[in-house]
Amino acid sequence: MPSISSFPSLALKSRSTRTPAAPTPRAGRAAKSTAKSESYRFPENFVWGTATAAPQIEGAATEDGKGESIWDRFATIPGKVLNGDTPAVACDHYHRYREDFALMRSLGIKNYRLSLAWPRIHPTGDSTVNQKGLDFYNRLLDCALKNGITPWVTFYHWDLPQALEDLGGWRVRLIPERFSIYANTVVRAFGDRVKNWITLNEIPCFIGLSYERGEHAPGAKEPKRIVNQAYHHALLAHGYAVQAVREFGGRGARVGLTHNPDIAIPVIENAETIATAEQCFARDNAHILAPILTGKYPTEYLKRCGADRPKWQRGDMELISQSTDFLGLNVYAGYFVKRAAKNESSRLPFPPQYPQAAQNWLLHTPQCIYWVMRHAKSLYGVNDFYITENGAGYDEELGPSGELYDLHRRDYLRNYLVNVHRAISEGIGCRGYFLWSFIDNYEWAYGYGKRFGIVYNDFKTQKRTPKLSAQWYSEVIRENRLL
Ligand code: GBH
Repeated sequence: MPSISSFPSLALKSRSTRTPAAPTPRAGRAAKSTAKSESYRFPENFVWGTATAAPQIEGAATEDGKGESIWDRFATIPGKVLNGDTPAVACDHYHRYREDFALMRSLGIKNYRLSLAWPRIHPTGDSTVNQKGLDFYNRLLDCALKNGITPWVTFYHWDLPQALEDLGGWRVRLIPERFSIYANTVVRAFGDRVKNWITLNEIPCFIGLSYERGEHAPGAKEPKRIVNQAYHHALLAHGYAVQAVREFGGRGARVGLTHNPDIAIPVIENAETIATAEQCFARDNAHILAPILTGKYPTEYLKRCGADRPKWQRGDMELISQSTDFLGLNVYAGYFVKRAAKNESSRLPFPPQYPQAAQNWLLHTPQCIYWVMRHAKSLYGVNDFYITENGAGYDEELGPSGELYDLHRRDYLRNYLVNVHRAISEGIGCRGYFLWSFIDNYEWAYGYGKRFGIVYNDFKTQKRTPKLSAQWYSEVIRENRLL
């Protein structure tokens, strides 16, 4: 079993390196900061974790009665996924979760965001339950808890049962209704052990990228009217999941959405540019944050949709806007805005040399993680946030002696965390941070090419090797401050 101590020359230092109690200042001298800097300390109960998703790590795509998902299907269509990679095996976490939790434990990671595979539990998306699917998650959750790891469970991270796509997928209202059955099943099954629930992961991706742009499963390119309606159906599913947690979650259960907002960053932090950025943020996320947090589609949004506006039924907006316990945010990149004259765009283009990770959209914009929370707090009064994902993907290989000094990732993460710290120091309620990802995994349309893990995975041998960033993050967690 791999562990952090197997990482060449990076074995954990003993705990004796911890900061001792601050010495009393000598008489006649100002109490200067001690040699052991205490900068970037995080609040006492800050939640540090890592994140993954079922279809990206589990594998075992047809095992123990699991139904086909839209990603299982999509990946087999030539040209849809880089190198024709499929999620059939992924990290084989289905069979290796014990070792993975042991490794997580050895790194000191005490919170773990995972998702459940809907088609493992309801293989055809109707009310028929696959007991073996429930058994698997029972074993997995018990194992996490035994290792001192608190699970944070996402109901839906994009793997719709193919059978439901065949009935119309997110285009039709039947799907949130079926999702409600699934949500009830899992909260009843796991609510005794799971207290932190996330309804949906990134609506803009599993609707926009999937039904409008055709880049993600099921690869559809629908007209605006259908896309807007699909967004509405996703919001309904969110509401049903909140309802399931309230009804069956038991004491102490908490629930929230995970959204991946477009984030406008003021390029100069003066009042006017900040106001411009906030307006952009409100507009960009109007179709998701406003209905969930205010119970209404903004008039401006409905005008923009025109005849393609979504249709809702009586009771929908109440279902969608039930109160939640936190807002989850997946944060990777934002864009800069300037104050703009009338008829001029405030959005600044990125110059070609702008620093980025291994994908075009992964621009190095660490301030966005601060601004996303500041905008959301200012616009909607939310003040309980979790960063449910933040990380960076690269093309990486192990070095000659089996190590991976991912200085690029350490730097990226650290810069973003400095901005999380800034938010907290200004009174913004960021309660936790989940690094994407625990391990290199199936990066959707990019297949196994782009690696986001702090643990390297050899997809041929399934050997796990912690990268330098894992060592760094492990120590950050231990000390509860940036190092
Ligand atoms: C998250 O999505 C996912 O939740 C996670 O499963 C995934 O592995 C991880 O991030 C890393 O990708 O218009 O061409 O600029 C991030 C989703 C994908 C959203 C890229 C924005 C922009 C594509 N992002 N997308 S582009």
